[in-house]
Amino acid sequence: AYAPTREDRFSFGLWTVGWQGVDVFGGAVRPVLDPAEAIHRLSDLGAYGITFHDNDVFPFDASPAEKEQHLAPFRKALEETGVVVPMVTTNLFSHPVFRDGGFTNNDRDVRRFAIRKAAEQIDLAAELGAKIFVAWGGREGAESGAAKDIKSALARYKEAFDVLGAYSEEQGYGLRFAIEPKPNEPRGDILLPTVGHALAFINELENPDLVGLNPEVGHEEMASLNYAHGLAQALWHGKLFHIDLNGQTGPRYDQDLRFGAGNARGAFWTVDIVENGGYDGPRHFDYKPPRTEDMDGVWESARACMRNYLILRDKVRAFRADPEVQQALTDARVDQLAVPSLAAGETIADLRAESFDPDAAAERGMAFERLDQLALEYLYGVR
Ligand code: GLT
Ligand code: MN
Ligand code: MN
Ligand code: MN
Repeated sequence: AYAPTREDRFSFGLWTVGWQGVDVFGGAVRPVLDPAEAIHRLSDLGAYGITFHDNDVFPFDASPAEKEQHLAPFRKALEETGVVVPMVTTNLFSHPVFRDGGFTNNDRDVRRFAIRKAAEQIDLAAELGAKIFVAWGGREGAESGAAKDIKSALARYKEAFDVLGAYSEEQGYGLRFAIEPKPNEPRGDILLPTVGHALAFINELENPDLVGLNPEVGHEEMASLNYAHGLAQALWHGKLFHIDLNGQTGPRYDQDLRFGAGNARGAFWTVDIVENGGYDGPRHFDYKPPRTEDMDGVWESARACMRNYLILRDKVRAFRADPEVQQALTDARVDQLAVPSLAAGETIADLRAESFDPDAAAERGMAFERLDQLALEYLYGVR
């Protein structure tokens, strides 16, 4: 039980299982992971997809020929395993040239280089059949005040998406872009810090239809926000293009725990909205196997991401199918919320003409505790 299949559409970033454990306080604890081996191992574990940054596969300064040398075994592993590349992204944060970001760097020459670097990776994304191009702008931000003119930075951010979107369309790639919000780390304050900020930003773009969101569990929870609610709002706007699943324990540094660890209750509602809210993209894991682990621990944690998702999917299905839960939903009047407050043709005059007794209505309890307890009992494994 809980063994993933390709139909579950689980995908992993190459940088997740490939993370060597380098952090601000210490160096690598694990060897370099060969991308082709990562593909084979993840395929054997039941994943269907792999995602990557340009420089997860070839070095920053690779010549076109060197780039091909690194891509050849990667492509071969894809062919051998049938693993697909549903999403691709670009690294605009590691090289020192990006110390002040890429698309919003104060230096114009760096911005021009960043757009060019992204365009090259867009070409590769299309070539590999990816449908989504993720944009995590971790270095787009500031630590201080006057150094960053936020309005100009947003104008330049928009310009980058406009130019890259137009390029992708001209080439006929059919790619869609997914912005990944994060409130801070590595920058003190990152631009587009939450789902809500990114949704508002997208409305200002030349072609808003091309751009949506890639929300990450930990990033929303770092801002003390409810991830499942963020997904629901993105879905409501038609903007949930991709997801980064992982675990986080409250507002602290970005933990990137395996999915299902950290906020387990949040994970339950995350699976509920992903399964039942109309999202049909990959179930993508973006986590970091803790630095305590050797390579066996890495594969154990990758397996656990998928296993935890499937365990929670079972629990969510059982919860939704339970007649007692259905009664509790009715008692909580969840169905009423789907009914428009005014019927067709009604106006404020109709409301004025109505007699309503607020004191009587105020006596009604909402019966939410019973409903939530049923959910918790599924989560705790006693139902
Ligand atoms: C980086 C970041 C992730 C992003 C990746 C995509 S890179 O590891 O921490 O949240 O999704 O650029
Ligand atoms: Mn194999
Ligand atoms: Mn993260
Ligand atoms: Mn992420």
